[in-house]
Amino acid sequence: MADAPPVRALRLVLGDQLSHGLASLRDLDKARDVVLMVEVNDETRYVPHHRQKIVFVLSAMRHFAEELRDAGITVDYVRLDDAGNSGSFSGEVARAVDRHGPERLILTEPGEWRVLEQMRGWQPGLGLPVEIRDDDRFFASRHRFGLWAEGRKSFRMEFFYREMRREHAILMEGLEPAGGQWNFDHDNRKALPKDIVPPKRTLFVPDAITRAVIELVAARHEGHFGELDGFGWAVTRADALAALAHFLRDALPRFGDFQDAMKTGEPFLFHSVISPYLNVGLLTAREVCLAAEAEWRAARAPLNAVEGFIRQILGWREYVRGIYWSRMPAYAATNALDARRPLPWFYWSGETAMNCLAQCIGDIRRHAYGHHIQRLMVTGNFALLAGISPAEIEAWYLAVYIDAFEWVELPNVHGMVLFADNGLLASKPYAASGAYIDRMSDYCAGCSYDPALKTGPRACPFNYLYWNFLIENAARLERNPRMAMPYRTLRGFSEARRTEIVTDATRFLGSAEVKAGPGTALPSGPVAAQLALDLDTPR
Ligand code: FAD
Ligand code: DLZ
Ligand code: SF4
Repeated sequence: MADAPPVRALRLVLGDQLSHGLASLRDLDKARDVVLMVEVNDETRYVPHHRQKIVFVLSAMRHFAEELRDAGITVDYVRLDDAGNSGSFSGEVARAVDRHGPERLILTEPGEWRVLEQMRGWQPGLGLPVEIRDDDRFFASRHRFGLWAEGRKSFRMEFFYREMRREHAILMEGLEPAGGQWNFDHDNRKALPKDIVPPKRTLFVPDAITRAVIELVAARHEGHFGELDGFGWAVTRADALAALAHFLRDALPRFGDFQDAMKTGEPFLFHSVISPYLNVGLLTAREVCLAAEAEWRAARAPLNAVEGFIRQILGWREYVRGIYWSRMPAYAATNALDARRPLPWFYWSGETAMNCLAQCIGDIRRHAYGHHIQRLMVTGNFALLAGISPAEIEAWYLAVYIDAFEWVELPNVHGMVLFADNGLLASKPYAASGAYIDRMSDYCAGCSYDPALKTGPRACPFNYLYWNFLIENAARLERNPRMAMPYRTLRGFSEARRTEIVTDATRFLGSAEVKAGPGTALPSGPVAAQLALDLDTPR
């Protein structure tokens, strides 16, 4: 038998690069190239990921490898428990280079800064040419965002979004936006009436591959956050397309109206629940936006819903990626509000008398999911008002959601939630009192605190924490024109009222409920060890 020809190119595909059209899979020579995919401890453990997130990524990787093999492509796939697995991307690439002796290594730029840093060391380390290709699965390349951002003092998403609409001819009528407006948010943001029942989410029954990964993760990641029971995520492109079709048919028409609503036991409401599929590459942003636009053109969904949905993807998703890549690594290090409080243990355990937080955290434990307003106005709002350290709360956001990858998590948390970037991303902090949560949810009815009370032990903590936040940050925020109104109200408060606010906030923030110390907080076991490890590591 003739010897196999020497390997021409080794092509690495990462766990969030599961797209058949990926840049590093183009021009692949089936006869001579090898695709490398590796499950590594570094990636499954850099934060204590929700266990459904690990199952999702590894199972989707294994299914993708099968699809490549079915297409006649040679795949070298390293499993987490394979003997000799070094546990890191660098170690596994080096071992694969030894196995195959390729002429060159072809990569697609990764989603995260820390991985790009590793890749940059491979060419000198391995002594072979390494080609890093642009990830063109986004509407705007890093270069394109840079052109837009150049020379700007303020990076408002809305202006970037309009350029993207024009450039990609999405929801346009000639040179004008469809319906004569760029943004229909004034028609959105309604609370959910009692008689409107959200559609049931499509669940995908785990196949043999997924079941094997569930067993692996249950055995190896026992101490990680989150439940494994009821895993029902799509792990193939075919199933992700089915989830998208379900959203377009059953939820999109009401997406806009109830985008900001929250309801006990209903985390998904009219949301698409496709972010994990977009983020690992099972769906592309372009096909999702075009499919939503087609629903409006066919008069199956109203414009306020379709525009609102497309804005999240063509606008926010592209924009936060641009901010991330144009500002890292310095972006992660700022702490404009000097927030230093350790993360309260209830973020992991859900054990808090604040029902809104307990419900949102319970949803995350069960589903690895929370929608935008739960993330921003409940878990995020509390972190902002309580002055939680950016690194600690960011590690939490990166761990608990199935869709969490740093390029999208970090700007949302660091910029939008915490204002830690001093307003680069958001023009003002999204701080709110209990009244907002009461208006947009049914959580307060089941809470032992009262959103109508402003002070005292039964008052909703968000109420006095909100004013306490304004008092503590007056020197930093008072001159922000968008904060003029609340500061005007604060100036009208008597000295006694201000003292009461500060006293209530100090008592609450010092209470056992909020502390992250021994006795109330840190558990023993792998999560604690992991947290200590990760949070002490400079990011
Ligand atoms: P839908 O509400 O149906 O929205 C449609 C799509 O728009 C989403 O799938 C997502 O791809 C995109 N999108 C919506 N809002 C944003 C946004 N602010 N930034 C980027 N894309 C957006 N999204 C992630 O994908 N990963 C994260 O780690 C993440 N962390 C977040 C942290 C905080 C504090 C906040 C406020 C938001 C975060 N988001 C993140 C954005 C958003 O909350 C999720 O994308 C959304 O909740 C996912 O659910 P969905 O697919 O049902 O979204
Ligand atoms: C999130 C994740 C996990 C949990 N495990 C792996 C893995 O074992 N192998 C892999 O290639 N990718 C994994 N990922 C996704 C990576 O963390 C992601 O590709 C990088 O963060 C770059 O964005
Ligand atoms: Fe949350 Fe306050 Fe409402 Fe309780 S009363 S659910 S703490 S907003």
